[in-house]
Amino acid sequence: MTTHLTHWGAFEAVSDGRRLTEVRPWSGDPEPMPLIENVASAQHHPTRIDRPHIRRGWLEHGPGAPGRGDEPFVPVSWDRAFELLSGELRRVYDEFGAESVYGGSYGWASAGRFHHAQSQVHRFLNCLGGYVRHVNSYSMGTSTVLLPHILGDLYWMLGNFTAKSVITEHTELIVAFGGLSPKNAAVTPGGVSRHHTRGWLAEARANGCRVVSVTPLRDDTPAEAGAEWLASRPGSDAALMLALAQVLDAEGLADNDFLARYTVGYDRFAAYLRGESDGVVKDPRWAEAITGVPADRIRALAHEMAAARTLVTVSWSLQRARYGEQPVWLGVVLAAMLGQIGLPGGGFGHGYGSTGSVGEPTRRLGVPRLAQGVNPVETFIPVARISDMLLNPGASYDYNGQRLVYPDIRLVYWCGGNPFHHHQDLARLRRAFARPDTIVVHDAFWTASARHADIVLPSTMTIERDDYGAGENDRMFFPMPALTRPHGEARDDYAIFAELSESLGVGKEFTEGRTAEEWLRDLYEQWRADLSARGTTMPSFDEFWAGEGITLPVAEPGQVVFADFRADPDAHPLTTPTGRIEIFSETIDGFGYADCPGHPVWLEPEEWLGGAAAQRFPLQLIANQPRTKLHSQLDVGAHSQSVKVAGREPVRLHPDEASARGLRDGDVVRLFNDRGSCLAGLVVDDAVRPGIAQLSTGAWYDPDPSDPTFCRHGNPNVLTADRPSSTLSQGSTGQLCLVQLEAFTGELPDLAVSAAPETLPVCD
Ligand code: PGD
Repeated sequence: MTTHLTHWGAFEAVSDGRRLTEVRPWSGDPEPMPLIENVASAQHHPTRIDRPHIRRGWLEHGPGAPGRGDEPFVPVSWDRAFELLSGELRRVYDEFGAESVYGGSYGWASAGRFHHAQSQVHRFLNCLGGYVRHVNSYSMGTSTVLLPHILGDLYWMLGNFTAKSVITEHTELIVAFGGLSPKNAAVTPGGVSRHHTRGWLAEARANGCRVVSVTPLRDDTPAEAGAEWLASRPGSDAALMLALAQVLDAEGLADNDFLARYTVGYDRFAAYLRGESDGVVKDPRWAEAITGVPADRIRALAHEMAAARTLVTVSWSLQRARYGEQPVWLGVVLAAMLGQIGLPGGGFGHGYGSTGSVGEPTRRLGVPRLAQGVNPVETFIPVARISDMLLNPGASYDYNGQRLVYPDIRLVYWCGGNPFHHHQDLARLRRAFARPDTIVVHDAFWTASARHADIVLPSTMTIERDDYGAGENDRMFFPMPALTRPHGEARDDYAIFAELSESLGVGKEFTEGRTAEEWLRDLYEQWRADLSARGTTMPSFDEFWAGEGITLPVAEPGQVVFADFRADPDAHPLTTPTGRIEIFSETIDGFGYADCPGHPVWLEPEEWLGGAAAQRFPLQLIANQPRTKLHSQLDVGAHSQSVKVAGREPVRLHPDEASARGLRDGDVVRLFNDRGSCLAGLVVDDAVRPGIAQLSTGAWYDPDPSDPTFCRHGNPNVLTADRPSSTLSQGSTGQLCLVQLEAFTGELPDLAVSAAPETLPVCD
């Protein structure tokens, strides 16, 4: 048995050299995830890319030829692919410069730190002179921009949020906006060794901790928590939080000493709560009309929060929505009004149910990584502005207090991501992808992004190459020796870039004369030597490679976030402009954005159940993270396929909504709005609130050949809107939009996406 790591857990496997013959969870994992079943079953699936391919029109007519996404591919040899791609890279860099290459290449790629696809592509493009990059993420792009203004750096917090063990011991009440989802906490970039969300919540409950889960989906918090379910309207959390704050303010429950010592701007926010600034008191009755949560329950909850050691935690999904800054900011404000920030088990959390690393003991050490080099190009985009950039070269836009201009992109290089999974309004993205001269994709699979490229290069999966890996803030560092040989002619991204850089005259810069195996050893030994100089001993590379993983030391097993600040805010100020928690931010106010003013507010989104658009599209689509795969990865794998209905992605609907439409479990249905439509397979379930259609992301986009707005498989991003969270953060809003749903009565179309695309005879 050899141990191997994925973003969703470690497993042990036996291989016959070509495929995995046995896979079982890593013995150290108390709550292993069935997602590991996807790996072996996907490895030799017909949708694996077996050799380099070039889109026919591009091959015949050159860069810029129309037909992207509609044409067959021509298989070519690696030599021919390298010749064509290096010629095109040379042309674009020479004629248009590095500012015309988008190498942002967002995406999670796979576990394993040396072969991390983004590190590889960025290093390669930096050797060529740089590229236009992206900033922030689809996961938490809104909070990443907001939080430094009002509380501090999110990435620092993620490694330092109060430990789950401290919550178990001290917390009496967790109010979880967006729930505490074990399926999301099962995943961490780079891997999770020990899953324990259910066990943690069961233990906290046994210790007297109560959970209130504010979410339209009951199973956003596991049964083990014994949570009270407040089934609020999606997108209305800010209103609920304002009403909780209003009760604290009006009924003398706010901790005024804490507010005076540790925060700025409470008065201006309180004037809004009290209706002094706009004539509307944000009381529970006001919030009931918006959220659907009874006013009495809101008032009582505010009292319960003030009487207990309370953790206010907000999931990342809430900020992946229009005006997503507001619930995050209000979570901070509520925790400040309760006066518990910096106390064990109290205060503010963000992402306890969103990723596995939050609340784990803070790890003291990083792991070896390949340097990406220096990118001399300053131009960037907030990651979710990809379509805007490609469609509007030269246009200006605002972001976080800056006025920026979209570059004119000629070549897009994607390695380790699937934009036709992760971006919103896929028909618009298709139009945007039609603009550049050339699109290059490396992937192991014929994802929709590969099918919308011109030059497609097959990469290996992690089980087909030597690597090592550790998840962010995870204590286990695993060797990951290759388990099988590569599928077809697939190559490691490193090997592809090594050869390309050689033919472009920058081979020495990219490889520094090393093979992948030499890099693994040298990076490890350098890391080990650095640690040794600081007094930490690690095994030699050979010992590490022959072993089953090493446990990395943690700095502080029972950390309490912001405890230093609480102890002495002058000696340990926050990194905000004032050093205090900013309930009113002069900086944000100074930007003058109507969609994100100087203190948190309720803003009515364009698409929510209380708005005019709900007359035509009366269901709120929740396009959340899937439970049977990570994003779109290995959608063809056995576990992902096991829940499909007639081959379509499952959509969940409350029994009342199903019967109102004459629908039954197992029916194929059509979801639609003005942007697009998709098929899905109906699952009737009272764990979803009425008024909701819950269709997770991840089904590979399978556009109808005559209508790219129609996905035959069930990708919700044909329905979601390409609108930013706000001008401040320009984050993704993929979580929510309005739709209608009806029975699908036509002949069920075949899925093209479960087979390789049409290919023509080999051309060399
Ligand atoms: P993945 O499916 O993980 O999605 O978007 P992301 O693009 O990260 O894509 C990773 C791709 O990398 C896969 O196609 C995989 O095959 C490929 N890959 C894996 N290993 C390698 C490798 O070694 N080399 C190469 N070349 N390729 C590799 C995720 C994004 O989606 C995220 S993070 C979030 S949080 C968003 N969430 C939502 C949402 O909540 N709602 C909607 N509607 N949309 C979302 N999109 C976002």
